[in-house]
Amino acid sequence: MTTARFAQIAPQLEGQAIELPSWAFGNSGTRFKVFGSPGAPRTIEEKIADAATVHRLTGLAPSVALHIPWDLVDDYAGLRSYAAEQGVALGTVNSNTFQDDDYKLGGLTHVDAKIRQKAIDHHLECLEVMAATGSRDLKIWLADGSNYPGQADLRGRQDRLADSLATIYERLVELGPERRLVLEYKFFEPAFYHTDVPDWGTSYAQVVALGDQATVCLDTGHHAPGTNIEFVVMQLLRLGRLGSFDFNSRFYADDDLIVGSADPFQLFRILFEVIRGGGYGPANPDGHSDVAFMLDQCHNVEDKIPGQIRSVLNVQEMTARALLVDRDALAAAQEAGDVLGAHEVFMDAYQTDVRADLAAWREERGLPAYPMKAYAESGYQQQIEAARVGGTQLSWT
Ligand code: PSV
Ligand code: MN
Ligand code: MN
Repeated sequence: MTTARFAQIAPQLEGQAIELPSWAFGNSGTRFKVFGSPGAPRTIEEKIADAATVHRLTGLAPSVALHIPWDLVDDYAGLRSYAAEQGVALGTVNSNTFQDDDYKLGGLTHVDAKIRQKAIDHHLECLEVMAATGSRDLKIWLADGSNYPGQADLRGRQDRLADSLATIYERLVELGPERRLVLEYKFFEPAFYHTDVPDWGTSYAQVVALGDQATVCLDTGHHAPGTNIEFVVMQLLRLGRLGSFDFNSRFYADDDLIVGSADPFQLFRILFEVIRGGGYGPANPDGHSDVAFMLDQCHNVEDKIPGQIRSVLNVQEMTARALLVDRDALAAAQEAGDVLGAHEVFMDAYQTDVRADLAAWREERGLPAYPMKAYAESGYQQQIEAARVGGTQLSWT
């Protein structure tokens, strides 16, 4: 690695944005136990303050995603101002049709028109939130599915899903051409036999039927083991429908661990395809990349704020390494059928240690060279632990 080579790609790191999920700051856990963390937020304002701390120390996380009704407030315009004062914006609005008894057998796919309408109305309410917060994206992840063969009419559910989404989409389009509906897929859980949006193909088929303002969200933890996720990335970009990422790591299922911790090479391969496919654009004139980067993680045993700092740094580091791939040399080797030569070009970039260059790059921008260390020395953790006493800590499981 030469600093000169890093300097060539450094401008492309400018303006990189990774959205933080509000829920990452509250307590979370597994079905076995949710461990309380001293200083965990009790309000959405405290979550936003924590997210803003991540941004202050890294310059990488300028927005926070909301989850409704977890982040329900009376005054979203007021919340937007509060966030702006803290130095961040409100981002993607996530709907939730998985924590209400009525949705036991589904929401947008339910056989009962009344329950379907309730789920649709919830999404329309999310759109109103978006109008007040200025959010671009409505992200929909559905827990809908069934546990036993024969339990449900798979085709009927798919058709009802299409109808429900069309109603939501119609209203979204009225809010403006920049708004997007982003449909997330996941292969199993909480349903164990079938899931109504289990894979990218189903999500793609549903969003294409809606229109241009509907895209797919790829959560890196939502595939069967062994899936070549970067291939999915390539294909969705090729089809013009990759809307966003929910980044996290997994060893087994939807583990929601720190992105880049389980398989850094996979993160590199994914980011390479994003760049290769034209999906990486921090410098787009509207300030938005077409492919939104978001974290979707649950910090169960580690501290939340440094957990998020580590995550955005991992994404930045792998982005830098993916930008370092010598694309001309790679193309030449590929065209020449030079199997090992092409592989070597690819691996050279992956194996480049960019940490010192990134530290210097941060310092040049008035950011701490080592954000993890800066957080540990900032006193913020001690301050929130002392200040946040009384009230109820927020948690999402
Ligand atoms: C459930 O699997 C999930 O983790 C999805 O990935 C959503 O994005 C997230 O919850 C928040 O609704
Ligand atoms: Mn997700
Ligand atoms: Mn998930």
